[in-house]
Amino acid sequence: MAHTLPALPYAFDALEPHIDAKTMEIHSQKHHKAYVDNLNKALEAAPDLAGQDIVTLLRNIGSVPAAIKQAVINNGGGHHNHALFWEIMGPGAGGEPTGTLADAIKDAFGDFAKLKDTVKNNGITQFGSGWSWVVYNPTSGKLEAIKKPNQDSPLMEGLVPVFGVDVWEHAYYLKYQNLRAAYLDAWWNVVNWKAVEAKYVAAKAGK
Ligand code: MN3
Repeated sequence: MAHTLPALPYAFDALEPHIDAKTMEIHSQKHHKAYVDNLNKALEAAPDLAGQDIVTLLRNIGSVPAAIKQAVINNGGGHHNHALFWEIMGPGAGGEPTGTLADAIKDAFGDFAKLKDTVKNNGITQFGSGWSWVVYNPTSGKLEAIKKPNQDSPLMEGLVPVFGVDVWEHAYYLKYQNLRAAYLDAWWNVVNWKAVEAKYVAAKAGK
């Protein structure tokens, strides 16, 4: 069973003006597709892993044969990171988190403004390509903000990504050029907090 590129749940121009249509098209149809294709190609060498869903595969990265391990880290991580990224954004989004998610943010960060500062700072200070993440730590039962290089998935270290922002240049360069901080400021306008809350609730439930 090959991994497949998920359909974008909204139009390429749905996140305008914060994320431009051309970036969304290239990012989802070229970059994400390449991760999916290259993951499937790598897994041809390990037929016994072919039936594993992407989350199981990344959580058990230590069981992946050495010859294809880095390819799975890069492309499997790239696949899962982007699938999540599309899901936690949307048109007519933004604002502030509510409900159980707002409570968890208050518990872990103090308030929403501090969470935003931390996520932005992690995004700015990630040298080169990577992601600024908010993850659920099953050990502490709390949310944490981390940054990761390249496409390294938090799943590989037992953390559950709840939401994250892609700071690879391909995510923002057409519209923002070198201004990563401006992209990070604008990005909050497209965060679908209901979708993020669903991720948090599922993570807390061990799913
Ligand atoms: Mn990307």
